[in-house]
Amino acid sequence: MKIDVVSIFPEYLAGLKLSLIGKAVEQGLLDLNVHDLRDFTFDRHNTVDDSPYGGGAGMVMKAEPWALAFEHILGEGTGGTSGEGTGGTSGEGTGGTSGDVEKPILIVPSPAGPVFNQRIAEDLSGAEHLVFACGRYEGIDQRVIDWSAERFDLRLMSIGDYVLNGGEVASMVMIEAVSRLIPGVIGNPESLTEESHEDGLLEYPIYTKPARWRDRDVPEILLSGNHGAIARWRRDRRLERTAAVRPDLLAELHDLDKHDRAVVE
Ligand code: 6GU
Repeated sequence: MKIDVVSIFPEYLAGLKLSLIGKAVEQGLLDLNVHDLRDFTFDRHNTVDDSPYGGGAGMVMKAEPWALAFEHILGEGTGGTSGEGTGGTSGEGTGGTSGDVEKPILIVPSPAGPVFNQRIAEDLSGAEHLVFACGRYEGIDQRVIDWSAERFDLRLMSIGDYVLNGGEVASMVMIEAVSRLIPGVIGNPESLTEESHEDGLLEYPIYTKPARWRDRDVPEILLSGNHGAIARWRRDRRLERTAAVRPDLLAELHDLDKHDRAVVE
Protein backbone atom coordinates (compact mmCIF):
# COMPACT_ATOMS: atom_id res chain seq x y z
CA MET A 1 0.00 0.00 0.00
CA LYS A 2 1.09 3.55 -0.73
CA ILE A 3 0.20 6.32 1.72
CA ASP A 4 0.89 10.02 1.08
CA VAL A 5 0.30 12.63 3.76
CA VAL A 6 0.22 16.39 3.12
CA SER A 7 0.69 18.72 6.10
CA ILE A 8 2.25 22.03 7.10
CA PHE A 9 3.74 20.11 10.06
CA PRO A 10 5.40 17.10 8.43
CA GLU A 11 7.47 16.57 11.62
CA TYR A 12 4.23 15.75 13.38
CA LEU A 13 3.98 12.56 11.35
CA ALA A 14 7.52 11.46 12.25
CA GLY A 15 6.08 9.22 14.98
CA LEU A 16 4.77 6.91 12.27
CA LYS A 17 8.36 5.84 11.59
CA LEU A 18 8.46 4.19 15.03
CA SER A 19 7.37 0.71 15.98
CA LEU A 20 5.19 -1.49 13.79
CA ILE A 21 4.39 1.06 11.09
CA GLY A 22 8.07 1.97 10.73
CA LYS A 23 8.96 -1.70 10.42
CA ALA A 24 6.29 -2.15 7.74
CA VAL A 25 7.88 0.72 5.81
CA GLU A 26 11.34 -0.86 6.16
CA GLN A 27 9.97 -4.20 4.97
CA GLY A 28 8.41 -2.59 1.93
CA LEU A 29 4.87 -3.49 2.99
CA LEU A 30 4.02 0.19 3.21
CA ASP A 31 5.29 3.07 1.06
CA LEU A 32 4.73 6.08 3.33
CA ASN A 33 5.52 9.61 2.12
CA VAL A 34 4.97 12.82 4.07
CA HIS A 35 4.85 16.06 2.06
CA ASP A 36 5.24 19.64 3.31
CA LEU A 37 2.41 21.76 1.89
CA ARG A 38 4.72 24.79 1.95
CA ASP A 39 6.88 23.11 -0.72
CA PHE A 40 3.98 23.87 -3.06
CA THR A 41 3.99 27.64 -2.50
CA PHE A 42 6.05 30.18 -4.43
CA ASP A 43 5.90 33.41 -2.43
CA ARG A 44 8.60 34.58 -0.04
CA HIS A 45 6.57 33.66 3.05
CA ASN A 46 5.33 30.29 1.76
CA THR A 47 1.79 31.42 2.43
CA VAL A 48 -0.77 28.66 2.81
CA ASP A 49 -3.67 30.60 4.36
CA ASP A 50 -5.75 33.73 3.88
CA SER A 51 -8.83 35.42 5.38
CA PRO A 52 -12.27 33.94 4.70
CA TYR A 53 -14.57 35.45 2.05
CA GLY A 54 -17.75 36.55 3.78
CA GLY A 55 -15.88 37.39 6.96
CA GLY A 56 -15.61 35.50 10.20
CA ALA A 57 -12.92 34.36 12.59
CA GLY A 58 -9.75 32.52 11.66
CA MET A 59 -8.02 31.76 8.40
CA VAL A 60 -8.71 29.47 5.46
CA MET A 61 -6.16 27.29 3.65
CA LYS A 62 -5.63 28.48 0.07
CA ALA A 63 -6.63 26.13 -2.76
CA GLU A 64 -3.57 26.25 -5.05
CA PRO A 65 -0.88 24.69 -2.79
CA TRP A 66 -3.22 21.74 -2.19
CA ALA A 67 -3.90 21.29 -5.90
CA LEU A 68 -0.16 21.34 -6.65
CA ALA A 69 0.56 18.86 -3.87
CA PHE A 70 -2.16 16.52 -5.13
CA GLU A 71 -0.89 16.79 -8.72
CA HIS A 72 2.61 16.03 -7.50
CA ILE A 73 1.34 12.95 -5.64
CA LEU A 74 -0.64 11.82 -8.69
CA GLY A 75 2.44 12.25 -10.83
CA GLU A 76 0.84 14.98 -12.89
CA GLY A 77 4.04 16.90 -12.32
CA THR A 78 2.98 20.51 -12.59
CA GLY A 79 4.19 21.81 -9.29
CA GLY A 80 6.35 21.65 -6.21
CA THR A 81 9.64 23.20 -5.22
CA SER A 82 10.88 19.95 -3.71
CA GLY A 83 13.22 18.58 -6.31
CA GLU A 84 11.23 18.81 -9.50
CA GLY A 85 12.21 22.25 -10.70
CA THR A 86 10.29 25.42 -10.08
CA GLY A 87 6.99 24.14 -11.28
CA GLY A 88 4.12 26.13 -12.61
CA THR A 89 0.74 27.23 -11.49
CA SER A 90 -1.44 25.62 -14.15
CA GLY A 91 -4.72 24.90 -12.49
CA GLU A 92 -5.82 21.72 -14.23
CA GLY A 93 -3.77 18.58 -14.53
CA THR A 94 -3.96 16.36 -17.54
CA GLY A 95 -6.14 13.79 -15.84
CA GLY A 96 -5.17 10.42 -17.20
CA THR A 97 -7.51 8.38 -15.03
CA SER A 98 -8.88 5.66 -17.27
CA GLY A 99 -12.18 3.96 -16.54
CA ASP A 100 -11.28 0.73 -14.76
CA VAL A 101 -8.28 2.01 -12.77
CA GLU A 102 -9.04 2.56 -9.11
CA LYS A 103 -8.74 6.21 -8.12
CA PRO A 104 -6.55 6.85 -5.06
CA ILE A 105 -8.61 7.50 -1.94
CA LEU A 106 -8.26 11.04 -0.60
CA ILE A 107 -9.06 11.27 3.09
CA VAL A 108 -9.68 14.76 4.41
CA PRO A 109 -9.78 14.62 8.22
CA SER A 110 -12.68 16.78 9.31
CA PRO A 111 -15.06 16.90 12.25
CA ALA A 112 -17.73 17.37 9.56
CA GLY A 113 -17.19 13.86 8.15
CA PRO A 114 -18.73 10.52 9.14
CA VAL A 115 -16.97 8.89 12.11
CA PHE A 116 -14.07 6.53 11.36
CA ASN A 117 -14.40 3.01 12.76
CA GLN A 118 -12.92 -0.48 12.46
CA ARG A 119 -15.17 -1.40 9.54
CA ILE A 120 -13.88 1.61 7.60
CA ALA A 121 -10.29 0.75 8.61
CA GLU A 122 -10.79 -2.76 7.19
CA ASP A 123 -12.22 -1.33 3.98
CA LEU A 124 -9.32 1.11 3.59
CA SER A 125 -6.72 -1.58 4.33
CA GLY A 126 -7.56 -3.14 0.95
CA ALA A 127 -6.83 0.07 -0.97
CA GLU A 128 -3.76 0.52 -3.12
CA HIS A 129 -3.19 4.22 -2.49
CA LEU A 130 -4.38 6.49 0.32
CA VAL A 131 -3.74 10.23 0.49
CA PHE A 132 -4.33 12.19 3.71
CA ALA A 133 -4.81 15.97 3.49
CA CYS A 134 -4.20 17.48 6.93
CA GLY A 135 -5.96 20.82 7.12
CA ARG A 136 -5.29 23.45 9.78
CA TYR A 137 -6.94 26.73 10.72
CA GLU A 138 -10.66 26.85 9.91
CA GLY A 139 -10.29 24.44 7.00
CA ILE A 140 -9.46 24.25 3.30
CA ASP A 141 -11.01 26.30 0.45
CA GLN A 142 -14.00 24.21 -0.63
CA ARG A 143 -13.13 24.56 -4.34
CA VAL A 144 -10.01 22.41 -4.12
CA ILE A 145 -12.00 19.78 -2.19
CA ASP A 146 -14.58 19.76 -5.01
CA TRP A 147 -11.79 19.76 -7.62
CA SER A 148 -10.05 16.83 -5.95
CA ALA A 149 -13.20 14.69 -6.18
CA GLU A 150 -12.60 14.43 -9.94
CA ARG A 151 -9.23 12.79 -9.35
CA PHE A 152 -9.69 10.93 -6.09
CA ASP A 153 -12.25 8.83 -4.31
CA LEU A 154 -12.89 11.64 -1.79
CA ARG A 155 -13.77 10.88 1.85
CA LEU A 156 -14.19 13.41 4.65
CA MET A 157 -13.55 11.53 7.86
CA SER A 158 -13.91 12.47 11.55
CA ILE A 159 -12.31 10.48 14.36
CA GLY A 160 -14.89 11.39 16.99
CA ASP A 161 -17.13 14.06 18.41
CA TYR A 162 -14.59 16.54 19.72
CA VAL A 163 -12.46 19.27 18.18
CA LEU A 164 -8.79 18.99 17.22
CA ASN A 165 -6.56 21.78 15.95
CA GLY A 166 -5.80 20.06 12.68
CA GLY A 167 -5.87 16.82 10.74
CA GLU A 168 -2.40 15.52 11.67
CA VAL A 169 -3.31 13.57 14.79
CA ALA A 170 -6.51 12.29 13.16
CA SER A 171 -4.49 11.10 10.14
CA MET A 172 -2.03 9.31 12.40
CA VAL A 173 -4.92 7.57 14.15
CA MET A 174 -6.38 6.41 10.84
CA ILE A 175 -3.01 5.43 9.33
CA GLU A 176 -2.18 3.30 12.37
CA ALA A 177 -5.60 1.62 12.41
CA VAL A 178 -5.42 0.88 8.66
CA SER A 179 -1.79 -0.17 8.27
CA ARG A 180 -1.86 -2.74 11.08
CA LEU A 181 -4.51 -4.56 9.03
CA ILE A 182 -2.23 -4.91 5.99
CA PRO A 183 -1.19 -8.57 5.74
CA GLY A 184 2.29 -9.04 7.24
CA VAL A 185 2.36 -5.86 9.33
CA ILE A 186 1.26 -7.60 12.55
CA GLY A 187 3.54 -10.56 13.28
CA ASN A 188 0.80 -12.82 14.66
CA PRO A 189 -2.38 -12.37 12.60
CA GLU A 190 -4.35 -14.20 15.32
CA SER A 191 -3.92 -11.18 17.54
CA LEU A 192 -6.16 -9.29 15.12
CA THR A 193 -9.15 -11.58 15.53
CA GLU A 194 -9.93 -11.27 19.24
CA GLU A 195 -9.61 -7.52 19.52
CA SER A 196 -12.12 -4.96 20.64
CA HIS A 197 -14.32 -3.89 17.72
CA GLU A 198 -13.20 -6.74 15.48
CA ASP A 199 -16.56 -8.48 15.91
CA GLY A 200 -18.44 -5.67 17.65
CA LEU A 201 -17.59 -6.67 21.22
CA LEU A 202 -15.00 -5.15 23.57
CA GLU A 203 -12.02 -7.25 24.75
CA TYR A 204 -12.08 -9.60 27.73
CA PRO A 205 -9.78 -8.78 30.70
CA ILE A 206 -6.30 -10.36 30.50
CA TYR A 207 -3.78 -11.50 33.13
CA THR A 208 -0.20 -12.72 33.34
CA LYS A 209 2.12 -14.13 36.03
CA PRO A 210 2.15 -14.16 39.01
CA ALA A 211 -1.15 -15.95 39.71
CA ARG A 212 -1.43 -13.98 42.99
CA TRP A 213 -0.35 -10.34 43.03
CA ARG A 214 -0.83 -8.05 46.06
CA ASP A 215 -3.59 -10.31 47.39
CA ARG A 216 -5.35 -10.35 44.04
CA ASP A 217 -5.87 -13.69 42.28
CA VAL A 218 -6.16 -14.42 38.59
CA PRO A 219 -9.68 -15.78 37.94
CA GLU A 220 -9.41 -19.47 38.71
CA ILE A 221 -10.96 -20.66 35.47
CA LEU A 222 -7.96 -19.28 33.52
CA LEU A 223 -5.73 -21.74 35.40
CA SER A 224 -8.07 -24.69 34.78
CA GLY A 225 -6.79 -25.77 31.38
CA ASN A 226 -10.43 -26.18 30.28
CA HIS A 227 -10.30 -24.38 26.95
CA GLY A 228 -14.02 -24.57 26.28
CA ALA A 229 -14.87 -23.12 29.67
CA ILE A 230 -12.19 -20.41 29.26
CA ALA A 231 -13.60 -19.42 25.86
CA ARG A 232 -17.11 -19.18 27.32
CA TRP A 233 -15.85 -17.17 30.34
CA ARG A 234 -14.03 -14.75 28.01
CA ARG A 235 -17.06 -14.26 25.81
CA ASP A 236 -19.20 -13.60 28.88
CA ARG A 237 -16.78 -10.93 30.10
CA ARG A 238 -16.79 -9.33 26.63
CA LEU A 239 -20.59 -9.29 26.63
CA GLU A 240 -20.73 -7.82 30.17
CA ARG A 241 -18.20 -5.11 29.39
CA THR A 242 -19.87 -4.14 26.16
CA ALA A 243 -23.31 -4.02 27.82
CA ALA A 244 -21.89 -1.87 30.64
CA VAL A 245 -19.91 0.72 28.70
CA ARG A 246 -21.06 0.49 25.06
CA PRO A 247 -24.72 -0.55 24.88
CA ASP A 248 -24.76 1.14 21.46
CA LEU A 249 -22.38 -1.55 20.13
CA LEU A 250 -24.48 -4.33 21.60
CA ALA A 251 -27.60 -3.00 19.89
CA GLU A 252 -25.80 -3.50 16.54
CA LEU A 253 -25.26 -7.22 17.17
CA HIS A 254 -27.90 -9.49 15.76
CA ASP A 255 -26.35 -12.92 16.30
CA LEU A 256 -26.53 -13.21 20.11
CA ASP A 257 -27.80 -16.60 21.24
CA LYS A 258 -29.85 -17.40 24.34
CA HIS A 259 -26.81 -17.70 26.61
CA ASP A 260 -25.35 -14.43 25.29
CA ARG A 261 -28.62 -12.62 25.90
CA ALA A 262 -28.86 -13.99 29.46
CA VAL A 263 -25.40 -12.51 30.18
CA VAL A 264 -26.23 -9.00 28.99
CA GLU A 265 -29.70 -8.78 30.54
CL1 6GU B 1 -10.59 14.40 11.57
N1 6GU B 1 -10.17 16.84 12.44
C1 6GU B 1 -10.30 17.81 13.35
N2 6GU B 1 -9.70 18.98 13.14
N3 6GU B 1 -11.01 17.69 14.45
C2 6GU B 1 -11.59 16.51 14.63
C3 6GU B 1 -11.48 15.46 13.75
C4 6GU B 1 -10.75 15.65 12.64
N4 6GU B 1 -12.17 14.40 14.21
C5 6GU B 1 -12.70 14.82 15.34
N5 6GU B 1 -12.37 16.08 15.61
